[in-house]
Amino acid sequence: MKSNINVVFFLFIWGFLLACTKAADPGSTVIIDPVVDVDYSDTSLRLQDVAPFPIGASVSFNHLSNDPKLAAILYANFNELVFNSELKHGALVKADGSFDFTTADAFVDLAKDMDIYGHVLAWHRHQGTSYLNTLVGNLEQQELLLDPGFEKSTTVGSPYWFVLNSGDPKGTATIAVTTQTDEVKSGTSALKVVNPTAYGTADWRVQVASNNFQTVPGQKYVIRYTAKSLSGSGIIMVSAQAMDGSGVTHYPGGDKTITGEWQTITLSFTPTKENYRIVFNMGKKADTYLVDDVSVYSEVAAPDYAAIYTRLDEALHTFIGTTVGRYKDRIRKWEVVNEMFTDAGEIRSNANSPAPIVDGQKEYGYFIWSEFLKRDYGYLAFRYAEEADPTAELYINDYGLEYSDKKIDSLIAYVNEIRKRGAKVDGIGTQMHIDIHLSQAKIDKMFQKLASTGLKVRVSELDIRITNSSTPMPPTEALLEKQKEQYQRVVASYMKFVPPAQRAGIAVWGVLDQYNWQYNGGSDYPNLFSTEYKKKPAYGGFLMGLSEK
Ligand SMILES: [Ca+2]
Repeated sequence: MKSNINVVFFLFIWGFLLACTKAADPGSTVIIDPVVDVDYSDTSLRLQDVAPFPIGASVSFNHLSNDPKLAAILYANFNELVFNSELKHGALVKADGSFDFTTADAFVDLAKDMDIYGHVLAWHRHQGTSYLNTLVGNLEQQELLLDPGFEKSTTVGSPYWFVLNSGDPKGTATIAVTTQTDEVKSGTSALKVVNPTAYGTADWRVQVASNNFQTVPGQKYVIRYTAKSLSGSGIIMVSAQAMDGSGVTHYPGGDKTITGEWQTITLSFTPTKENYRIVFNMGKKADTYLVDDVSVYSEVAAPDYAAIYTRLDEALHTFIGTTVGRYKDRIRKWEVVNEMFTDAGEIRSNANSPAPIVDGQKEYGYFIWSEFLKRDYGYLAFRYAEEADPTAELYINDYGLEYSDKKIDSLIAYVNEIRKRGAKVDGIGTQMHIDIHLSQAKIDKMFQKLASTGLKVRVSELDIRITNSSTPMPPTEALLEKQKEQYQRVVASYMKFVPPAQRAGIAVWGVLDQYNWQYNGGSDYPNLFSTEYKKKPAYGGFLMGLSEK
């Protein structure tokens, strides 16, 4: 516990003893509950002075170093600092696997005399995927064409496909995207080339090229396309051209006769250069061609999952060992594993937790360790954390434990399982990103279940939204009052159901509304302090919750 608490405690005992001097038997032992005489409705009280457990808050390094008013509120009211992202794998591990602790070290200095809760060692977001993906390698074939099925544009053009030559004179041949159902193999469109002239060996007079793509010299690449011709005996020749100016061209398969029915043609080539495009020559005969489902990919050998496991196990060991070891004297509590389970209570995998798609790409930094380490994932993480610092307190953490019985039950069962295997788990964290509508019953039930483990229980990321819809609501007095009541309910429930020895503390996720991840320019106001740097009614609710016996 922090010195400020001791000061309050000391002053209180001092006052009590003075008051009792005349009446009490000087030889008797007086047992005093330090929180008995605090007026919890006095919102000038500082949370860290009156709570019988650590009061944490998460902030980002940038906000703390650039906003002195935020810093003043943080240092005054909280005695535990939770870094927002600066200790995450993705923040510390560079593409080559080396570490960069510059920001984390500076953040540790900014923590001054606050305790630091180490958030987070093993997670599936904000991971150093540039490095981790090199340990996994390609698990599946990667499509190298931007628009393999002619579905993304109504014309043949950049950046997908390029008309290099359209007959002689130019425009004699019509090269277009067709959406006529009987001219399409899959999807809603295909390439249609109408060439009225036979150019013989100058078949390049009618020519369409793909986008450029990167290749690995020496590796085998497959080219596949589906085509048919109106005559039933057309000819297409596909080549692969190096785009580095060397003039290197591969002619896999040479001329192919294209029948009147859809047929799939598969070719392959082994590049000697690093950048290519494929080119369709369709000028040999006068004909009409339809082409769809084109694909270029490098052949991938079946993944060696045992080797991947070994490499990732080493990477996890190195990351946890290095990070925990570095801050051994400063960080005494670690969130070792976060969000290992789905809401259905399953251990995460790529199948049950596919990466969210952001701007057409997999979310950056999304990496599910348990896809490869399976059930050993959490066990290994805890073993490595204990090995690096045997006396640090180690936590497992998750969200939605108030909503999903399957999740909380799986989590508790897993903690029991890995403790039996010899892992040291000191406590369970529950995030509690909740809203004002969450029922008292759900809150109570969660704390009862967590407390029944006998382990420490931590509220790790508390914030309370004033709306449970995506429609922004202004923070009216009525909503702020409901938010205050909900903060009070959560803290009171924690006091009521978690025995004192198991109370690891409550941390709020963010201090000021405007820096909260759910604020989004005014969509919600989940924190204890307003955008005006003032204590909200919620702050009073938190204090009142502490009066629960
Ligand atoms: Ca298509």
